[in-house]
Amino acid sequence: MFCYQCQETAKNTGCTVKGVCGKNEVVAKLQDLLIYSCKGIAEIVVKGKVDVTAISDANHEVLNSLFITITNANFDEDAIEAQIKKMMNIRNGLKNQNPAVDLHDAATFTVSDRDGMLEKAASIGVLSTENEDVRSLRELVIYGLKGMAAYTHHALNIGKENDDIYSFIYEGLASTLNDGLSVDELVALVLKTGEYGVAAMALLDEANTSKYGNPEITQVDIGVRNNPAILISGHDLTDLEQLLEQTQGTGVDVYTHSEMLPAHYYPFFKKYDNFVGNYGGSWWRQLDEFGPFNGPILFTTNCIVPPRKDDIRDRIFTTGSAGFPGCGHIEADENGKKDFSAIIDMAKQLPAPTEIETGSIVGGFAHNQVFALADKVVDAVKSGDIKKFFVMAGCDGRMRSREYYTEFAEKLPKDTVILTAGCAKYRYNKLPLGDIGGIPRVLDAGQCNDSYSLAVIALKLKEIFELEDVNELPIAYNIAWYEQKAVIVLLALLYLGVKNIHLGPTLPGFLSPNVAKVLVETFGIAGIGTVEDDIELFMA
Ligand code: FSO
Ligand code: SF4
Repeated sequence: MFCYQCQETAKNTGCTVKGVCGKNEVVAKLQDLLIYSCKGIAEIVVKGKVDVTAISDANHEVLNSLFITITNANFDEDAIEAQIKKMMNIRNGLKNQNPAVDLHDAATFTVSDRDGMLEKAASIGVLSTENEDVRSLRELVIYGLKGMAAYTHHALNIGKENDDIYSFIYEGLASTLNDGLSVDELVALVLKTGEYGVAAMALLDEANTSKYGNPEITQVDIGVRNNPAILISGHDLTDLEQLLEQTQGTGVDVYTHSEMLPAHYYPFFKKYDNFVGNYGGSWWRQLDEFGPFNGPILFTTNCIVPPRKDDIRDRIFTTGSAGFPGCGHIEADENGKKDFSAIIDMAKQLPAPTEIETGSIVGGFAHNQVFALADKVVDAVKSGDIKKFFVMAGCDGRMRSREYYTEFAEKLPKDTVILTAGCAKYRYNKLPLGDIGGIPRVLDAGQCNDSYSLAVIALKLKEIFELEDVNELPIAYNIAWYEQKAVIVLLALLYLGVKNIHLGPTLPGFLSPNVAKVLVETFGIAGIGTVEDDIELFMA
């Protein structure tokens, strides 16, 4: 196997024996083949000039397939094998209806069983692109597409789609098969991926806010009550809605975990009085925190940490693109309805959660809420009460080096405000950082996709302050990344013209030295240093 798609990749060069994430060789190879089958479908769509509005099944399953391969989303060999077969059927159907000459092997290969799949996977993985710069750029596009697919999939679950995004996903996937593209053309494709990343995040923002209302300032309890409960993790709000509906009147409470925390900020979910609060910290702490939670846990997406102990494993369920062998998986029916009764029944048999902390977290500072506070914010900037904003969006992760972000938040001058989104916030969202004239010093916009809100806020401030360039604003970007959704967020920011983004705790292992050089020279991308040096640099 070879995988270097996430920040925790072995030695920052690639996982070759087993994933640091826990992904085994078989899963890694099957995921490679699943991506390859998506590329084959894309080739047929692009070369055959297929109308994407007429192939919704293919569109949706390409999203699902890309999502399945995101770090920590799906570890289930059987589920991935079944998805490969599904994609080959879709591919063959498309090919029969749209015969195109000169198709790539990805569009024509056949395999019939697991052994055949693994044999095929050995020759089509990441390393099959020999030139390291071409490989780096192709993978940068693929990882961006994975993140884009995840966000587009959540929007789809709410009933919102954008055919231009599907067309671009096919274009991007097919381009990674094209040996004729120059490095410059691939760099342009990377930026175009960022452009559609903005479109995907805007689509999801519109889907979420049209259905669930605009996030608003909310205090979220982090303690517990004395009822049996279900913990819901991941990013999918439609799953949360269905779970809340089905738990009404059952005596079972619902708590959010990790990236589901921002659900509390939406007005829609406030009507459920069994929607109690948030339990625990960010994703990588789950093996310690799921024990004392005592009840069942539902993963709607990543990030799953392979559960070691059988008692936890028995309580874990997955749905959507997520999966783990041996854990219950809840499928949607043809109308998208999911039956969570097995989880609710299990919860009723188990004790209430054990309290691991008390207090609350404040969030809900997505674009609409911040616009409502705009006068206050602008005044604070003009008066000098706020000297600088720090966008610290992105992800959290296991590495010790991420303690940098806690220390950075603690040591920032008191006249600065952190704008955050994604699970990166857990490094500092429980610190007593105070407020500036009533404006909290950590403004949480929401999930990683709500980084879109931070960009919208920046563009609005640019307009208010009548600036030419978004980089003239007193905003610095010190972003933590982990998986491929952070890649699309980064590419989206680059597309929007944001320069001098600092990215840590390490620069992506999938950037070849030459590609890294392009990012440094064109966009001023940099890594992180020591907290003191970085704060001095940013405040200068
Ligand atoms: Fe985090 Fe995991 Fe949201 Fe990611 S929980 S790391 S970028 O899945 O998607 O922020
Ligand atoms: Fe390694 Fe990350 Fe790939 Fe897992 S997702 S195999 S940790 S690079």
